[in-house]
Amino acid sequence: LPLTAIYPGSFDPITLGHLDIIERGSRLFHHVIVVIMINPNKKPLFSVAKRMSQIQQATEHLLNVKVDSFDGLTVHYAKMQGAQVLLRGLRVVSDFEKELQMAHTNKTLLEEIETVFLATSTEYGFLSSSLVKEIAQFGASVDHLVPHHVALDIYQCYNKTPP
Ligand code: COD
Repeated sequence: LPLTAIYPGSFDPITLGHLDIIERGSRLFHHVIVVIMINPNKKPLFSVAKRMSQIQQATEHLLNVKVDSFDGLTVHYAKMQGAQVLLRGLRVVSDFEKELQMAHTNKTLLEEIETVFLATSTEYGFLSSSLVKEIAQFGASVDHLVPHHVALDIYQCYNKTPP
């Protein structure tokens, strides 16, 4: 049975930590769908269309990876795609509490879905989209934290010249 995993998140913007999970996921599953979940309570820096194109460009070398967006419950999207796996990344213990609660909740909503966690690669354990935005806002370089095209988008958004 070909396995499809969905990797849901905000990806505002995608970081090298996310990309590492996507690359490793693409070696484990036949298909990986990175899906930007639209959260009406969050005010994102980048539009959904912009985040989609950022992720598309960052994953164009991965032939079994698709990018999508969805407004609704993650389990509804998973069911629609016939996905068996919900892929998530774990960095620190504090991630675990939230992630376990989500995994359990999703399981009550869709019995057949399995959440699979990949441990972050050690070099990205500290990395988050919000830290990246904070660093760029103060004019420092984020080139070691996000794909190059994303770094340029962030500098432009904050009206900073690339450091
Ligand atoms: N290394 C490894 N993994 C990482 C790193 C890193 N450096 N940085 C982030 N990750 C992982 C995160 O742990 C997460 O698993 C994933 O990458 C995405 O991260 P974010 O921050 O972009 O996305 P989140 O965590 O805000 O996404 C939350 C969802 C949008 C998935 C969630 O809110 C959701 O499912 N919303 C839809 C509505 C729904 O179904 N609600 C019920 C959920 S129980």
